[in-house]
Parts: sequence; C-alpha cells; structure tokens
Amino acid sequence: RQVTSDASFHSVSFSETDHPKVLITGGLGQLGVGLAKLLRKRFGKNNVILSDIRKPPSNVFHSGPFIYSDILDYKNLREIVVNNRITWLVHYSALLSAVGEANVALARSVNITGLHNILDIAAEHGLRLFVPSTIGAFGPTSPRNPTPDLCVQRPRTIYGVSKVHAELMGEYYHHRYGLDFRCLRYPGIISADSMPGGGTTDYAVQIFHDAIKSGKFECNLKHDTRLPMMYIDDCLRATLEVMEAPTDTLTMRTYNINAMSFTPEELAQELQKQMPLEVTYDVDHVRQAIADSWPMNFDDSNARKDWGWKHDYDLPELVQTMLNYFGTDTR
Ligand code: AKB
Repeated sequence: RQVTSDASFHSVSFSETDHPKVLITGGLGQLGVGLAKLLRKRFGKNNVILSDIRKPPSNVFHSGPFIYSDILDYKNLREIVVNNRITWLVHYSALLSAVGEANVALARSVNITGLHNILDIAAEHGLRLFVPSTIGAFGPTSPRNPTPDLCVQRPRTIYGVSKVHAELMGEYYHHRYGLDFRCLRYPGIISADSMPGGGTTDYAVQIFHDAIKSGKFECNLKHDTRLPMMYIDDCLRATLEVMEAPTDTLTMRTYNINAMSFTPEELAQELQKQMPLEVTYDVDHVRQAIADSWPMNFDDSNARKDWGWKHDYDLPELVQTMLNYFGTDTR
C-alpha cells in the first residue's frame, strides 16, 4: 500500500511492511550507540544510521552505517534525509545542563537553532520525529514531588529553556502541520558502556567508575539531593516503544517517563552493600542549584496508562547490573 504524506509536504511513499529508515543525530553521545544497537536488532543493521560531527571510534564505525551530519547545516541534513530515504529521525544532539550554563551561546545555537532545522526537515519530508526532553524542563516553581506532565515549566537553565522550547515547537508543528512529533522527558540516565557529558546527574554514573577504580568517590551534589533516574536499557526501550505506539494511543505528544528516585547517599549505600566505598562531598554550586530546581519524583502515570510504559530496573537491579557489566566480583 502506498502512503502519501500531508499534501503540504513533499510526498513520501513507503510500503506498510517496510521497516523505518532511521537517522540518529548526536549519535556519539551517551545514548546514540545503544539506541542504534536496539533499533538495528529490530529493523536491520542498514536501516539505522548513526550520525555526529565527531569521528566515531572504530567499533562504532564497524557496527553499522555512520555518517557525518551537522544539525546546524540545513542542506547537509536535508541531503542525508533525501539520499537515505529516512522515515524516522531521533534527535539526540544537545548540550546538557551544566555544560550549557558554561557556554550559553553554543547551547542556544545547538539546542534551539539546531532543533529548528530538525523540525523543518522532519515536517517537509513527513518524518516521524523523536526529540528527548528532560526533568530539566521543569524549574523551581514546578511541583517537585511529584512532578506531573502538565504543570508550570519555568526552568532557569538554557538547557531547560531549550527543552521547553522543543516540546512546544514540536507540539505546535504537530497541530499546525501534522508532524508526527513524539517526545519523552528523560530522568538522569545511567549507563555502563557510555559516559554522559556535562550533565547534573552525571555523578550517578561517575560513582561506579570511581568506586571500582579506587574505592573512593567525591560527589559534587549534596548527600540528600533526590533526583529521578533510569537505567539506560529502560530509557532506550521506552524510546522504541513510544516511537512504535499506534497514533491513537497517544493522548499527548510529550510524556514524563520514570523508573526510580534516589539521593547520592542512597546510591552509595546500595553500592556499599556490594563493595567498600568511601564517599566525600565537595558541592559544585552551579550543579547543586540546578538539581535543587528539578523534580525529586516524576509522575509518569500518563505514559503507563496510554502506551503501557513499565520500567524494569529499580535501584538494587541497577547497581547489580552496573557492577556485573564492569565484571566486579562483589562477593
Ligand atoms: C543532565 O543532567 O543535564 C541530564 C538531564 C537530566 O537531562 N542528564
């Protein structure tokens, strides 16, 4: 069956049995390689293209298609979408919260101007577009415990402001132009084989590396800073599930998703059940102010109700899985 997109856009044709042809931007960040692996398993290796402006390590280069793409270069992006007959776009390029505060101009350009290019390309070519949002899209005047999908959003970071902008622009393009925009607000994501860069929740990944290397960890947030967190496998599965969700199950286009919430002290205690670990605190005031304005608990009941979201990993499983990955003999 031939499907033609909204007449106001260039027409795209694909048979219903075809797999999507996916482009992932910002593919060398914390999440891209893992998502490509999951999607390639489902849709075939050559149907998922990772892209970035950086040179990929050889294991990434050899595991499937990789292409140079600069989201600030509209023509480059359009060429990639056209030449590869892309049908799904996963937009992972972004500067995170702490690094964004250190370079506001770059964050504004990548997170806001880059998104405009992505929205236009996606709308023009009838793509299904996924853009992640974040707990960082909330701010000090949002309800923090729990934080529902719909409430006051007045973040105080350029990262948060750019993510609220992305949510609103995506929803606007959906209503105005029929763009198939899908967005999840991610908690802090914890992964073993990839490092986050420049976030406020990064401590929750670093603690594993330092614990294993030296048995010591210096935390840059206060011991009682509670933030929503998720293991990467849950995050990537949620992303695939919302991308595959039938349109009529989505009562919204931007959903909170959650798994657990913990403080640095609680995470350290869970690790200390398995291995010796000494934790000290040297607070980074920029990160602490950001964390203090973010949700402590995330209400993701709409995602659970509408498209069946269900997390697999709570804190004990997260810690065990991370330690297993590093091959730590904890007995
Ligand atoms: C950050 O800390 O900036 C990110 C996020 C929660 O969006 N990990």
